[in-house]
Amino acid sequence: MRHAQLESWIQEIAGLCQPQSIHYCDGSEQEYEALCDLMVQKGTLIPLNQAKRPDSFLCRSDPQDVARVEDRTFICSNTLEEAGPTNHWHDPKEMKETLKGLFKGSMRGRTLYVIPFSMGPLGSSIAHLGVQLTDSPYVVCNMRFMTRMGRQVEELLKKEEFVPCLHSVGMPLNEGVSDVHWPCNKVKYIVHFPEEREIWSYGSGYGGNALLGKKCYALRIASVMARDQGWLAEHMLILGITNPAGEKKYMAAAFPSACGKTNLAMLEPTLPGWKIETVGDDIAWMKFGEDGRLYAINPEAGFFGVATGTAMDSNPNAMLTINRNAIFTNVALTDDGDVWWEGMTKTAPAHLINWLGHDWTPQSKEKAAHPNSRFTVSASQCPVIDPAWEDPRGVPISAILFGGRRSSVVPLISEAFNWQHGTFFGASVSSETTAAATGDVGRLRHDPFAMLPFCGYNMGDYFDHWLQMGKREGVALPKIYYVNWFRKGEKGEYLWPGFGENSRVLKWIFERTQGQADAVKTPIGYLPTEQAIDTTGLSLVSNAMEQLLKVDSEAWLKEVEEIGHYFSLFGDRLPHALQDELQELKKRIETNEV
Ligand code: SAT
Ligand code: MN
Repeated sequence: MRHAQLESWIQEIAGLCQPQSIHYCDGSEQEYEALCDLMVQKGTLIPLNQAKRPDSFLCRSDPQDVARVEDRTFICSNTLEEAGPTNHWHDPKEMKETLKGLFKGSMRGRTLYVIPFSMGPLGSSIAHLGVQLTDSPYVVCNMRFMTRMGRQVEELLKKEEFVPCLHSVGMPLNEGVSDVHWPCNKVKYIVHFPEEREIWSYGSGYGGNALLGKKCYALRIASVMARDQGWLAEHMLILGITNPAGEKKYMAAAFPSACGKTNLAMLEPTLPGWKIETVGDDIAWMKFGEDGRLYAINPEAGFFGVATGTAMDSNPNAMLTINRNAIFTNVALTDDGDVWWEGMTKTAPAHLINWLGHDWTPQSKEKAAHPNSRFTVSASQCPVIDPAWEDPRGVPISAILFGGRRSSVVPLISEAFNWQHGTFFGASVSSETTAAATGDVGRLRHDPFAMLPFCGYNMGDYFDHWLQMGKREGVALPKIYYVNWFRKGEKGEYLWPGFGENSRVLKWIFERTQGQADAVKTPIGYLPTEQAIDTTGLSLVSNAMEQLLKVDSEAWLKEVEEIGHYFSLFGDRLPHALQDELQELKKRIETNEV
């Protein structure tokens, strides 16, 4: 949509949703404060102890609205084939009618907020604009952390197209209805129209369901834009890594939700002399620069990170980022007005009010915090934010990592032979499910490129787009890796300590991209020799490295069969090159030749 249509679109939506008033957000601090005050009055926000956690709030959602709802997320392309076998599709015309019915009068008694925003640094040639209309002040305040929003994007809006994003919590304040602290609706629809590049979201106020710049735009719609325009919109963190000699490189890494992207992006290396800095923790938009290298920006301006498990020893930089000026959703409240969640400290406080608002003690059966409890905070507060994180040109990527939670089979680290083989790595990712989406936890599912819930078109075509990107002339492609921090030993214990110790693996990658560091060619890719990973000062269980780097032929043949089975889902949309990669992998394992 273009600027000329903006006002008539707003009026059309106001006519449909019938809000009591319209508020054009300027993005100022005063506006943020006024909205927070309003939400405190309504009981949506609880101010935290100003001395302990300045300018911060706790929010408790409706217990029915706590995570992304993948089964209520739709890609309404013109045909089912275009959405592909991994998405929920519905006919776009029919869906629009359904949505119009739901949105009719849905904002009665509420304010319609207009949020112009930029995904990415203002004016960056990799960035793109959006305008979200919402009836949730909680969304406005979160969008202020997560995007560049308000007056600062007004001039840009006059020049560039924007993606219209409509959101309603779906609880009109009709006669006799009184408001609740977290309005939402049992009926939820998170709908994308890739052809028109529009987003309509109804019924949820939580995270990626409601902050439409994030998964809906920056991944689902942007993946379609990226396909059409020849770039990449990916579910990846971006980090800068500097070696003791002062040389710096950037890496991007894709992991499914709640698999440690924020932890890796802010990692404190245990290896002396190494430094890691954060560009982004969730999403990367990447375009080739004139020098042929792939440049990445973080389209977001803040972190919507998982609180549960975050602690001074697991992620001190996240803890320091959220020590002020943050919104916490579905964590527990301490008796002195601060926040707590499982894993934050070794011993739990003797008494809390849990995320449901109930009294809680360590003996309680309920959780103190919801497993998908979150913090929202500006990235600029991160003590290790990269100096180039807002560089409109982006940062040049030297390595791309894929990974997931795999207790067996997949080694700690392997390197792809080339881009096509790396694309196969991405396509073959599977991971145990987490609390970031509603549904069961710990079930192994395929999650290609960690994009399963986020690809806005046929995943088979998406694989092909990756292959085509690698065939461009004159490009200097990043090397591709597959990592697995979660491999377990025979007794079910984690073999690798993870967190800051992951710097040891990043060091190997860093050195490989410089043509250094030893590797052995195996049927599945290049693996480090046991000595090539620096384990100085690390206490591992005996033969841990051997197990972590083991390529078990039998298990891998089963894996190949499994991947083949999964690939068949895509029918003739599966690129031949990936079928070839699978066949060659099988042959290499069977003959043990590389
Ligand atoms: O989609 S959310 O932003 O709610 C979080 C996630 O799943 O990564
Ligand atoms: Mn994510």
